Amino acid sequence: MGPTELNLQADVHRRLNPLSGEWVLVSPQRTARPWQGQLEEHVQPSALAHDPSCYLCPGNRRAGGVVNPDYLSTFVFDNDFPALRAQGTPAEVHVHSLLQAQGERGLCRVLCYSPRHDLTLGQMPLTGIREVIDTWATQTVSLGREPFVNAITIFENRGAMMGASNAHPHGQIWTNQHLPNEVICESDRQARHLREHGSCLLCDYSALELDRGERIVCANEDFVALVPFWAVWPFETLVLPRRHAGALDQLDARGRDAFAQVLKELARRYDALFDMVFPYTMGVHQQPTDGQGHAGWHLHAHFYPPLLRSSTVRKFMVGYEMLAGPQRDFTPEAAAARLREQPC
Ligand code: H2U
Ligand code: ZN
Repeated sequence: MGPTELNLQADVHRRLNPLSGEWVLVSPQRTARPWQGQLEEHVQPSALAHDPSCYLCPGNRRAGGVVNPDYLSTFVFDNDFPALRAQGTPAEVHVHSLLQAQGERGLCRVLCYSPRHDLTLGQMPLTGIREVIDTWATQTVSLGREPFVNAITIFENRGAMMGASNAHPHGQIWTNQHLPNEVICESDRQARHLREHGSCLLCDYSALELDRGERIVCANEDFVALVPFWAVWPFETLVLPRRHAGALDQLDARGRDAFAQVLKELARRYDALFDMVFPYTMGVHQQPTDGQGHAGWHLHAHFYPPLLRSSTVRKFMVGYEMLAGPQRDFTPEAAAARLREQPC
């Protein structure tokens, strides 16, 4: 019997993530299985514009004792409980080739998106989201100038399900001396694509997806949000500029406005999907600040939301995922269609 065409909506198959080099197993037939496992609690959003007990609200005292200023826009401060320190020990320890350790230096900052305790990214005005993007960009430039800062990771944990410690809209910025795992992997893969094809991996990918349309969630002239062909999390998305940019500071005013508009629309679609403040980890990936050029690097944001079929049933990355590789049930195309159906 000769080979038959693979039906990506019905047949079990695997898809390659060109950014990580990992394969994801897709099992479209599996969505019908019953669930008698853990149900997540539905956390109500805060109704308070200013919460006297919140350590991120303007004028309040933080856990470390410092009082926040009466900030009116975004507010950045050094994390009172940092995972990395500027004055690390640069020494390497090679006790044995199987027992290797390296000193690591870095900085950890917290970024409050708004003085308003009760807003989420989707509810913030576009001007407010633009201020967040501008702050990400200025932090990237100033932190990137430090000789011991070679990578900058901007991220947000939203919702208790994803480990957020507080409902106040906020994210974090961590820097590293040594490139972290995800950045090494994406650097290598993007550099390889540039070498082999003479073009940028994500420029090529976004053009391809815009042409096909089936995985697009929303787009404007400068930015696009899509469910990647290789998505692992049920409603995972990738947000990227349509024209090449390696880092946030390479976006002009128009590009930043376009980014804000797509972020807002995507956040509103997420919140509408299960009628809740949709939990996720999101992060901005940009070229390392180690002065190495990185021509193949294309700025992008990943959204990794854990929810699977309702506001209370999440996907667990356990079993096969921990021991073999990522797996998903319904297809990325079905996820994109669900997100496109939502009001925004
Ligand atoms: P998460 O909600 O993603 O955990 O981020 C909150 C961060 O804020 C967390 O890293 C820091 C925590 O260390 N933090 C302070 O720096 N000061 C405080 O008063 C409380 C929380
Ligand atoms: Zn607050």
